[in-house]
Amino acid sequence: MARYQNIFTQVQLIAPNEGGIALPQGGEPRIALFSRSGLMGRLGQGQLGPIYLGWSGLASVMFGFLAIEIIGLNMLASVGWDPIQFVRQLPWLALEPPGPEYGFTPFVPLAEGGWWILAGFSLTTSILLWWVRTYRRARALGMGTHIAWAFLAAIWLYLVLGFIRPLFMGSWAEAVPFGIFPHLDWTAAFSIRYGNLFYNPFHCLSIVFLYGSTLLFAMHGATILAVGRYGGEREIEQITDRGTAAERAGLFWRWTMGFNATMESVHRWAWWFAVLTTLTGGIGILLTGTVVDNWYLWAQQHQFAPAYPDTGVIDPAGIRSVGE
Ligand code: 07D
Ligand code: 07D
Repeated sequence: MARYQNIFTQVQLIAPNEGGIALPQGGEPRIALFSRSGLMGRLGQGQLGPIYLGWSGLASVMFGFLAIEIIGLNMLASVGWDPIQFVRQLPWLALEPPGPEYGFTPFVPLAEGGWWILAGFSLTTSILLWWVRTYRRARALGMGTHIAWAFLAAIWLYLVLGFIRPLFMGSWAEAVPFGIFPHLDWTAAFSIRYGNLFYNPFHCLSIVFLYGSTLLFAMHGATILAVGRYGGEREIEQITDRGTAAERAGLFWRWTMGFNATMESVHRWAWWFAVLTTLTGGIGILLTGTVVDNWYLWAQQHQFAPAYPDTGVIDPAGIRSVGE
């Protein structure tokens, strides 16, 4: 009996390995490591490889490895080189940036934050080289560079958190530590130190786009799965014809909410929502401590937060006493 086949189908094609399009002359070679995984086939494509390494990929992996080594060995040293304690305490271990006494100078004793600078440098180099890889591979395949620009939006927030804002504040101590819970402690402390991040409008915008991204993702994923029986995932052939998955999908949303995105525009919506999450977020973090020292007081000044009761607490920025 013929069975309807889509992503959830258990039938998997076993075909000769597909190596991809030919490379132009002088192009760097792909590593022809092929294997096949039934489990991966259920999630996506069953064929693994070939993988393209190239100089930017190789250098990125090496710098990434260096960063992990520096972070890991410092954490291991912090538990007296005891591997059992390292594993037990890993979520709480940290490699902290230099203290405020060092300002933003690059020359800090290794044990007092120098290792953090070296690890940060290696991780940043690794991430930027990986960005180069996403850009160059897209170009080599004749694709647009949308993925690279979206990735850059995330890198923007990362750079603001760990480099650009500390530079403006003149202190490495403002940067995020490496560590699982320590970076959450930093996040909570940052919000409190700067008067509650909820009153930072760019934090609000970032949340809007983050929540919006999940909503859009759910709507789009669900819509395409719902028209899978009409071949909805083969979008490009579907755009113009009547009675197609595309028409039904569009109609569904017009019927339920009076408006529909198109098969093309929904991806633009998704791209912009994702990109704007970290773009607005980075702006919000960069403004904190540089332009605005206390978001709650700032909100009071702009008439969208009530005044604190008169506790006598002094505004750390020295602008005015709280409750005035
Ligand atoms: C699912 C794709 C896969 C990626 C994964 C992350 C590492 C880090 C390093 C031990 C969605 C791999 C993790 C390589 C290991 C060491 C030294 C992506 C998916 C699985 N955070 N954060 C996490 C990072 C910041 C915040 C988890 C990185 C800011 C909160 C993980 C960065 C602030 C919560 C992690 C970064 C912040 C987390 C899961 C960089 C404000 C959580 C991440 C480079 C934005 C959650 C215990 C995930 C958690 C969590 C990594 C930055 C807040 C360890 C690499 C400073 C509130 N963050 N984070 O799934 O469970 O992402 O923490 O900027 O609740 Mg974080
Ligand atoms: C971190 C971009 C960099 C990541 C890169 C990836 C690797 C790993 C892995 C090989 C995530 C590099 C990857 C190295 C390789 C493998 C496996 C993106 C990153 C380049 N907040 N908050 C946000 C909410 C509060 C605070 C954003 C909600 C409190 C701070 C987001 C709530 C306090 C910062 C958001 C809430 C606080 C943020 C992050 C609710 C804490 C930021 C967006 C319901 C007590 C960041 C403007 C993102 C920001 C941020 C959500 C509450 C603090 C929308 C829903 C009030 C300090 N918060 N937050 O995509 O941009 O991050 O703020 O309470 O810095 Mg928040």
